[in-house]
Amino acid sequence: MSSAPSRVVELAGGVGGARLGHGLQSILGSALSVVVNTGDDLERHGLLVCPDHDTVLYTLAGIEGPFGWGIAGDTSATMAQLGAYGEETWFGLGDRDLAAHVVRTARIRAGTSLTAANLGLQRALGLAATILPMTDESVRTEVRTVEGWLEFQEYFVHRQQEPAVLEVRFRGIETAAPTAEVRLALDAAQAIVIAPSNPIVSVGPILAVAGLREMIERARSAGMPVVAVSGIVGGRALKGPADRMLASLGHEPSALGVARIYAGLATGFVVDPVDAHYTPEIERLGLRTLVVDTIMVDDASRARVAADVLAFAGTLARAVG
Ligand code: FO1
Repeated sequence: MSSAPSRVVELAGGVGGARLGHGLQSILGSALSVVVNTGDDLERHGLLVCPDHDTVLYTLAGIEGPFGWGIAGDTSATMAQLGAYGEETWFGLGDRDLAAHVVRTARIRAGTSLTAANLGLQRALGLAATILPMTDESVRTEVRTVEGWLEFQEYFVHRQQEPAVLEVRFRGIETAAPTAEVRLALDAAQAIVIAPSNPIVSVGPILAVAGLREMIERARSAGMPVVAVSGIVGGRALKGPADRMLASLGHEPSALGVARIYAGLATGFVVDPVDAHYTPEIERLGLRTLVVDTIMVDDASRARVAADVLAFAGTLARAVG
């Protein structure tokens, strides 16, 4: 294989996955497919909202909001009026963001698949890369807390991730299958990148879709590099509750803890210099380790991390090939 893979599939959740995807797209263009988690999806005001897809969509379109989700500069007049009519407004949907949910819901109601409806939004926003929901069937992440089971966004947004997560389940996963588009993308891939997303509730649901993990393991045993990037840096999640969730579920909240989750699936693992001291233990898990700055604060650092990850994947493929 040449120095770096030319067709890549990224497994991604929210903000971390979107930022790395933006960097990967700047290098790979249409040769990048991003398989996104749909477990965070929810219905709000009669509309289907797909937070992880839309976070990647807006980020790859270069229009994401200041917190990583929604659209930059969006307004909230519709939410204000919905509140005036007595509707719940704790899940803030911008006016321009709402247009995506209206279009997607209408097209699905007209018989279009979730994948096709989302591809239409991507084409309209001029994306070079392709974003693929992990399945077209309904999968909804729920977390068990001392107050019982909560739907994901109820926990993540309404309860502000405050309750400790004691268990996680993916409602509907039993009957969910990977889409044909996901299978094709994985078949064509020369490398798989597991984004610095929450390994439990962002990457976890993707790997739980029947047959998906096996497809990756088969490609891996045929020599395809699978590079995971740690989303825990210095014991902290860069964004979201991953560090607390790992701890409350019994994992070590560290880059090593994440490496243990991906050992046996990934062939390479990327950690930030602050976690370089874990390298010997990570290598003992059978993961080749790359130590690079993984903080993505702007377009340049997103592209740099992506380039480092792709070059690393190239060395892993050569090592096997
Ligand atoms: N996160 C929040 O913390 N508060 C919100 O009001 C909120 C609204 C929202 C609307 C659309 C969207 O695509 C994402 C939104 N998010 C919000 C983020 C979302 O909860 C997370 O991005 C993911 O679900 C976690 O990966």
